[in-house]
Amino acid sequence: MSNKNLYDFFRSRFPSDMGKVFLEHDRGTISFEELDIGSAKMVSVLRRRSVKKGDRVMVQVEKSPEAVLLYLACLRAGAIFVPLNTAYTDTEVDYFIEDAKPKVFICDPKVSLSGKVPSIFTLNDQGKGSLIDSFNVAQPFESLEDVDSDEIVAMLYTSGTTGRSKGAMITTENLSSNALVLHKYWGFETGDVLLHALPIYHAHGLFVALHCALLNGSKILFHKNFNVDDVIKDIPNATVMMGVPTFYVRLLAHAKFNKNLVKNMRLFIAGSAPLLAETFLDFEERTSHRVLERYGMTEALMITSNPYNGERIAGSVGFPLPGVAARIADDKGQEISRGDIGVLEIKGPNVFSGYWNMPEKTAEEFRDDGFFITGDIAVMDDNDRICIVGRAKDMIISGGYNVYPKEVEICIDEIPQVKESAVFGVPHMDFGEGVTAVVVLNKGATVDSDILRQNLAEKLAKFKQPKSIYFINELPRNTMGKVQKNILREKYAQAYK
Ligand code: MCA
Ligand code: AMP
Repeated sequence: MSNKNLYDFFRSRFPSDMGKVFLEHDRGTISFEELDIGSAKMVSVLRRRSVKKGDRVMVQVEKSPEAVLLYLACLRAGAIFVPLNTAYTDTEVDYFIEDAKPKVFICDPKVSLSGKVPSIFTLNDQGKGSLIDSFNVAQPFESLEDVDSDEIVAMLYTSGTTGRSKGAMITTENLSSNALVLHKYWGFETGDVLLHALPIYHAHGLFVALHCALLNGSKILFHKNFNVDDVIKDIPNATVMMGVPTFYVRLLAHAKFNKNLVKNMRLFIAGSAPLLAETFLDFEERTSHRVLERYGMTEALMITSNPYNGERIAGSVGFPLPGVAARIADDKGQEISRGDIGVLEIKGPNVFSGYWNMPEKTAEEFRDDGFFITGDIAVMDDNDRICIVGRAKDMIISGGYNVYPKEVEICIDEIPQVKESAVFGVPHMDFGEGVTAVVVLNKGATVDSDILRQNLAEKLAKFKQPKSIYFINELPRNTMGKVQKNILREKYAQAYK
């Protein structure tokens, strides 16, 4: 990318007719011209609150076109965009504020904060709030900040096995290189229309989906969330859709989802969690489309993909994307033989520059030769095709959201009546994996699971809260004293069947 600003790079690809619609949303449309002017006005709003290059702009808002303008404004201004899942509780948000020290925090008017940020704006999904009040009287600020390719433009929090969330620092080059590769690899073409029903506070909906459309000068059918009936209505107007496996499971469960409905569709893409072979095959049978599964993570954006023209295989995440080096390694980072199972390690322009304020943690996740340890267990064949077969990290993926058991266990164990707990994932028909907890109470203690749930609701985002809680007398442990989660996963395998 030769441009000194990522927004400028996207703008250079906008259609010559800037009046063309970019976002079609529930309250109207936004053209490329309106996007350009609107994001420049949003820069003025941020500048009035003294936001400068490198400042963090933390955003916890529902999906809205205004939130897109805000993201692009941060790119224009060289500010670091820090989106937060709207499901995060105040307790969780307090930690992010403390860690990232944002210059401004933008949230829904109904969010109550314990007041650690210097400046607050509000924005709701109706495009109302103090941010928009300022926006409405702002003049566009046209000039773009110079941002080098290795400078950070976004920071996305990912949870960790220790229970503490880490801010993944994403650079201009990470985003531009990945967007260019995906745009080409997935064969984006003139006239493509993207159906966008993903949240825009994670890499999938924010970077992968938005950037492909921006680079292609494509229209986006911008859905607030994944409502299966709304998506079914809009599918005939789209050519490309990106989603987590739960989207495809829910589409298949809908009576109106059939071959005729998807006759204009060119491509269905899935990722963020494993797409079950069963879903892949049912989808093909119902629609004649083979869902294109790809694999990525916040720290490295998109890493592998099934081919657009070649064979898309159920249970495989395809090949390393152009420019990405991948190896399957042992626990010392030594490459092992093809066909053997090990940890996937990767290197490339897509790989992030580290965790915010955590140099030691960053160093732990990289090998001396610069390869990043993904923590995913995989196997690669002689043709470089990769299958993800497990996770070295203790992590659950529920509906495309990662849940780290440690974080949930810490919250459960804080409850006075609780002696200890173990949290694990078991198959869930809708969410892929269901967060499940077993709890051991202190001798003689009693506690209702509703009380336990209430307590967790104050501390943990809804998607992290266990869907089932079981009380048991003791945790299964091996001779080293380690909790045997495999035994628990087996025992409760039928919990959601
Ligand atoms: C909502 N709930 C969930 C989830 N979402 N529980 C567990 N897991 C979830 N993912 C809660 C709701 O609060 C609700 O609770 C109950 O579960 C059912 O809600 P429902 O209406 O079914 O949920 P929904 O609003 O339809 O959401 C499900 C969803 C959504 C559409 C699958 O979670 C979603 O959009 N997921 C996408 C996640 C994503 O974008 N991941 C990308 C991360 P109650 O009924 O009790 O109130 S980026 C990434 O992973 C990398 C980079 C990559 O490779 O892409
Ligand atoms: P996140 O931290 O939210 O970015 O999630 C990244 C993790 O999601 C990866 O490390 C994988 O464990 C998982 N993941 C993403 N895409 C896939 C996929 N197609 N198949 C299996 N796991 C996936």
